[in-house]
Amino acid sequence: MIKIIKGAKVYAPEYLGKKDVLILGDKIGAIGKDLSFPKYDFLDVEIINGENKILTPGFIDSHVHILGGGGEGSFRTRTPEIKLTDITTAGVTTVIGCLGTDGITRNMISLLAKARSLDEEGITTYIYTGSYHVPVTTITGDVMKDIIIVDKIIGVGEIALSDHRSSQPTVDEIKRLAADARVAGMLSGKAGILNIHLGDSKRMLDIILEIVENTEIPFYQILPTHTNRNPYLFRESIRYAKEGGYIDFTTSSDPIFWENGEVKPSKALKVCLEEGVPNQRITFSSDGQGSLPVFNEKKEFIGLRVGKSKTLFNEVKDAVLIDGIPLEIALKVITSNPATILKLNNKGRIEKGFDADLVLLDENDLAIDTVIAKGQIMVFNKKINVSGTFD
Ligand code: FWO
Ligand code: ZN
Repeated sequence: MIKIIKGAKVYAPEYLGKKDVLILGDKIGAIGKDLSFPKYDFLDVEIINGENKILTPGFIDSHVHILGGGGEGSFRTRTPEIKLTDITTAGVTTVIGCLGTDGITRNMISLLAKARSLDEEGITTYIYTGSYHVPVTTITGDVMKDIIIVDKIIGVGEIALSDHRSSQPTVDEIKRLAADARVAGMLSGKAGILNIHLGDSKRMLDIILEIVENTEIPFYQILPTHTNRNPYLFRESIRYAKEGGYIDFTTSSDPIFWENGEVKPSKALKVCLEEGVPNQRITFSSDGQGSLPVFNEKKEFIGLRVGKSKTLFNEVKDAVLIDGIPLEIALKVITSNPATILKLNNKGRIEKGFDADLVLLDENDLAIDTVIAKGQIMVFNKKINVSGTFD
């Protein structure tokens, strides 16, 4: 119930110095020097040693196929659903779940149930309504009702554009989706984000640019993902971000993609910052449990791998240790930036009153040591503390 993390170097994500952090239930109660709590025989106060450790907000993974995904090579290529410890051992304490290519044999009710199961096991979950396909697969039959009525639904996604697997939606269909998500978000105090999956075709961000240039819908309504998947889309996304758009880089990958020019997220972040993209416009997401299918030039399926949640922080770590990005900047792409963009209240920062989602890292190699979600220890000294139901 009550924990005090003593003497860690605290990154909120901005650096606060060596501080103690008091956890009261599922909230951060205080941040300060030499915090203590009076001893009562009816109350156990757990002291966690933060010496030689870095304390960061719990990581937010804004694009995870928690129900599994894939299937692009027929039934045997469906990818497995996620386990709690795939998430917690990656330092992730908040996930946004989504459907992908297959919005038929996987559906929104199952996605909501999976999100609720992970919630019961201790982490915070949200979901996007829909899949690649337009018209959108929903729970209530209506996109706006889904966002307004279902608490965990914060927007629509992942809607596929510029991809041979998309439903080839018209610009007007996407305009309407962005408009509906926006107003439903307003009416329910949510972001109402339209999460767009971008494929490899040369049409890239064309439809999104058409929307932000020719309608009243603002840039911040849309979060395009996989924008690092090839060099030409990456270039275009830098221009888009400098004009005001958000861009999300996918951290799960495969050496074949790097050969085909996919931009490693840690490098993508460095290039963006060097070219003047405001750092608050950039997020990373893992595409965990999503398929990473490879198609040949005739768009025939060759094979696929499965995305992993652990790639999320691995890319942030590389950005710091290899690409020289300051930790307080690199951390933003998986903490305060997604929290702001997705309007996740009380998430993404170490601040009094915020949710007690925290990660302790070794200060030398940034290895994940301890993970706390809603005040509950999920991983302690690198060992799984609270295993999920099916671990
Ligand atoms: C990306 C999810 C892709 C699923 O293009 O979109 O397929 O439904 O599970 N994954 N299709 C992966 C690239 C960004 C590497 C998905 C997948
Ligand atoms: Zn996708």
